[in-house]
Amino acid sequence: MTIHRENPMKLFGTPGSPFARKARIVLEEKRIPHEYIVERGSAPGSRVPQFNPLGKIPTLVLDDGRALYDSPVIVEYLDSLGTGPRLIPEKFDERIEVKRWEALADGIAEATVAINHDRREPKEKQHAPDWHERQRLKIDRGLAVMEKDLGKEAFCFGGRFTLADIATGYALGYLDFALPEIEWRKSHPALARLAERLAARTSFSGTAHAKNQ
Ligand SMILES: N[C@@H](CCC(=O)N[C@@H](CS)C(=O)NCC(=O)O)C(=O)O
Repeated sequence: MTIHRENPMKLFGTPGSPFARKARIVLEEKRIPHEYIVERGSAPGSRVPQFNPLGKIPTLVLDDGRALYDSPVIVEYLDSLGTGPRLIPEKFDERIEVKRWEALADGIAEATVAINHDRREPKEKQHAPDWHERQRLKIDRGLAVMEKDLGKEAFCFGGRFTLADIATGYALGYLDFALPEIEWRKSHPALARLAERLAARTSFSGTAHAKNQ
């Protein structure tokens, strides 16, 4: 696939979006030239709905004007470009397992986003405590499965760095950013070690959520 540098692909995202961060980490890991445009779909005059009828970020606009969404589709596309080892294995069974890790991480991030957004609503519009409890259970059960599946391994799957590690890392990073009161490190030492190693990669440090966003 040819990358036209004079008209690089554009990624629409926001600094606070965990799903956009996943795509940004993959862009950095694969060293793909791109333009990162901070624009949310709901902003007045936003271009995002022209490209993605769902109005969501991340949205990737290719050099020929085609648009891709959502983040699992974007990262799978990006993995076919750029340099470096494949992040999604080609062998079917391995591919499915890496995508399961991604789905689990995405689900944890979705529950974290849901709680975070609900808390910003006026009290009378917020969901009931049992709704919050259900979201929290998704996070707790998801982290427990990740901890067990990672075990003593250095990487989530296959003994090497893959999208499974990126997905786990971005979901944990967003949890720290949005719900810092969840102290997951003590009860999940394997995930804590993984998160520390991932944070040292420039793809992670260069895209980290900042507190003032
Ligand atoms: N499953 C989607 C989720 C994307 C998503 O929910 N993005 C949020 C920002 S974090 C968004 O654009 N929300 C606006 C909306 O839902 O209208 C993905 O992985 O890309």
